[in-house]
Amino acid sequence: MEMVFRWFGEENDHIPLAHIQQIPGVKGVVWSLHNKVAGEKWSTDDIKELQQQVDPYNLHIEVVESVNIHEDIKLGLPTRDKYIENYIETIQELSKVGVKVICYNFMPVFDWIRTDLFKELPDGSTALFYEKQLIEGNDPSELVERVMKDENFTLPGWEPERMEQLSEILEAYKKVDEEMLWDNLKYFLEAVIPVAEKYNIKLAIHPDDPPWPVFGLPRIVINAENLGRVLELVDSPSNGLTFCSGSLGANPANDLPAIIRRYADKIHFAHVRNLKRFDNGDFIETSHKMSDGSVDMFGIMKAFHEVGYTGYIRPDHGRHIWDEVCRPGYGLYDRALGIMYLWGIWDSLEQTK
Ligand code: DNO
Repeated sequence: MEMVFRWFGEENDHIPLAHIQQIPGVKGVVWSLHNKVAGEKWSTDDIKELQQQVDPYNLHIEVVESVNIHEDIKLGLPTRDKYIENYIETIQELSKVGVKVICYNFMPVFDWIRTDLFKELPDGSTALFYEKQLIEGNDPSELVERVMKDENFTLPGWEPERMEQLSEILEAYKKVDEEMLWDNLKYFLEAVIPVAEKYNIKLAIHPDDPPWPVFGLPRIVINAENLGRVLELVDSPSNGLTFCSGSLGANPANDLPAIIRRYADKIHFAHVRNLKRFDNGDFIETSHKMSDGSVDMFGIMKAFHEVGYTGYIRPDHGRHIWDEVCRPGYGLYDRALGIMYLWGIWDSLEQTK
């Protein structure tokens, strides 16, 4: 496996690349152009600028997370073709700087959702928390209000400027059920996968987080069966998966090691972390250490080891520890600890081969 670390670029990330370079075994940064809105084409100049930032540090930029998909593509609107064309051109641009994997998601409207970004854990650290009751069966207005008022509460897809159009977008989704979302994903993949294949880039869909419908919006990338269905939409080595233990693992019915074994050759990128599930459906993100949460961290790493996984892997969200001031979930310290935990399991497995 190849260890990588998510980094938001010099302007948006407090973590210096010089520090990332010192985390044992990290070979590259997982990046994106965060000033681009979904659907916009990425230009050569912007990409090169990022490349120049990273180049001096002996880290590669082979994994992009994410190139976001315009809502019109997910909604299947006639205007989607122009955004798909931009996506194709972005793939071509990314191939020029050696990008191998593009992680993306197909979640309507919102990316990952949490209800508290700084919930205190018993050890005094804070972490991302999901309160089921606040989301399910509710319309998003309560959360929207919070996003608008509390500048510490920022979720991807919930940018204040987007909130202004929210009711319009939600209205448009009333016509889109799960099957239509599948059709729209197929339409998108049929257009972009042949190009990705030509440029030897793997598209790796990220599971929905949490893996169930929220606010009445359909969510389809949620379990083993549906991951298989994504792969069947277009049969190509470039149509692949991001395995994410934190997303899929929020549903106890998902057997994570079994998913890895089943789709081994189509998993190109892995996000591995722990979380603790509560009986009422709430969950909180804990340290990576297995006994702190509910996820079978050892079983996951063992499955990756058994299938001879050579793809990219990153620790996922961490807690906020040691007074670090950082983007929610994306501090240096706990993610670096997470990496060492993953290496610890991996190296032990190597020894017992
Ligand atoms: C959460 C991340 C997701 C992921 C996107 C991929 O921290 O794993 O936001 O980047 O869903 O498109």
